[in-house]
Amino acid sequence: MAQNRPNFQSTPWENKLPSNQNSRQSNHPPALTLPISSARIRGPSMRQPREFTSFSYDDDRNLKFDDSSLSYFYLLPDDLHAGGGIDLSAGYNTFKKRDDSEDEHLDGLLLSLQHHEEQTGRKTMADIITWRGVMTKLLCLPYNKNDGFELNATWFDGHLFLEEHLQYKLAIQRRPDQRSELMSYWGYKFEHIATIPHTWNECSRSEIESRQQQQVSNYAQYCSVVKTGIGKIKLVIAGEVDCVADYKPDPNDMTDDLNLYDNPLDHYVELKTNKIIASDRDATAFENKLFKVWAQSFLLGVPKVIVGFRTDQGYLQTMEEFETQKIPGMIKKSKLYNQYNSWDGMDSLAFLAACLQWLVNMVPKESNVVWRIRYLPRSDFLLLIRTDDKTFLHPSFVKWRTDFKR
Ligand code: 0WD
Ligand code: CA
Repeated sequence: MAQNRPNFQSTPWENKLPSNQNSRQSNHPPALTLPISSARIRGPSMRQPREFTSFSYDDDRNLKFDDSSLSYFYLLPDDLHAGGGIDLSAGYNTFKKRDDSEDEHLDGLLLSLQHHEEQTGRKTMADIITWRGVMTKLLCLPYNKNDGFELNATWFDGHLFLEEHLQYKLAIQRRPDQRSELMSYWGYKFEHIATIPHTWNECSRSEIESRQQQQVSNYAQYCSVVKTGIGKIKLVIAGEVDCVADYKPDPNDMTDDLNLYDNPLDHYVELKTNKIIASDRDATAFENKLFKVWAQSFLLGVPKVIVGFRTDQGYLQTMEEFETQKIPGMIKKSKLYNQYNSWDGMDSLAFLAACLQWLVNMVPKESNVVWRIRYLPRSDFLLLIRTDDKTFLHPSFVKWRTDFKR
C-alpha cells in the first residue's frame, strides 16, 4: 500500500505537463490530458434534474431503500436569540462520527439502482453514474485549482462509473486539528437542531424540544438519486439531501400533467454553517464557499440553501435563506466590489460539459479496467492514467447487470 501513496504535496509543482513521474512504476503509455483553462463547450444544454429513486442510511449505517432518514426543517428564528444563541459545541464529546477512511465506493448508489431496476424491470439509462460530490469537484475545478484530487473511472454495461479515489484523499489530508474537528461538528450539530425526523404534526413535543440535548451522529443520511444531463451526456447522480422545507411528495403520485406534478426536488434544502460576516475578507471567503454550495445544490436540483451564521465561538446567531439559482448572479454583482472574485457559473458549466465529454470519449471502454483521473494542485491539466486496480463496483450490482435479460 505504501508505494501507492501519492506524494504530490511535497513535490514542487510547475505549471506544465509532468514528465510522467510514474513511469518507473508502470509500463503504461504516457497519460492523456485535458487542459482545464481552455476545455469548454459553450452554452451546453442542461437537463432539469429529476429524482427517480432515493435511499437512506440508518443510525448504524445500514442501507435502506426508503426515505426513513429524511429530515424536516424546523427551527424558529426566535429559538436562535434565546441566551446569546444556540451553542453548537454542546455534546461535542459524544459525537458519533463515521470513520471516513472506510471506503464505501458507490455501494449505496449501486445497490439502490439495482433495487429500483428489480422493481421496474428496466435498466437505467445513463452515460455516467456517480456521486454528486464527484461532479461538484469537476464543476468547481476551473476556479478551485489549489486542491488536488483523484478519481477512479471504469466502464461497465454501457456506463462510465466515477468515484473519488479515497486513498489519495486520505494520503494528502492534513491531520485535522482540534479546531477544525470542532468546526466540522458545528455543521452536523446545526443540521441536528434545525431539523426533526418526521413532519411537525407527527413529532412528539419532546422530539422537538430535546434536540439540543440529543447525541449528534453523521451515520444517518438521506440520498436522492436523480437523472440529469449536461451537453450530450446523460447523468445519474446521487447526493445527500439535508432536509425538506415542508414535506416530500409521494413519488407514486406520478402524473404526466407537468402542471400537476409535485416535484420532490422542489422541496429540498441544503444546510450550511458559516462564520458571521464582519469584514471584507469574511465576505470574500463566504462568496467562495457559496459558489461551491451553488455547484453542489444546482447539480442535484436543490432549490434552497439555509445558512446558519455563528460566532467564532460557535454560537448560532442568525439564519439566512438563499435561492440556489440566484447565487451566481449575487456573486457576479459583488465582483464589482471584489476584484479577486472571479467565479463564473456559466463558465464552470461549459467546462463540466467539456470535461464529461472528454471522459466519455477518452476513457477506453474496456470492462474491468480502472482508470485514474488525477488533478495535481495548481496544475492546468486533468490526467488520465491506466491502473492495474480491480473494479470498484459492488459485486451484487455487477451480477445483477450481467444476468439481466432484456
Ligand atoms: O467517491 C466516493 N466514494 C464518494 C462518496 C465521494 C463523495 C461522497 N461520497 C459519499 C458520501 O459518503 C455520502 O454517503 O456519497 C454520499 C453522498 O455524498 P454527496 O452528496 O455526493 O457528497 P457531497 O456533496 O460531497 O457532500 C454532501 C454531504 C456533506 O455535507 P456538506 O454540508 O458538508 O456538503 O455529505 C456528507 C457531508 O455531510 N458527507 C459525508 N458524510 C460522512 N462521511 C462524507 C463522508 N465521507 N462525505 C460527504
Ligand atoms: Ca449540509
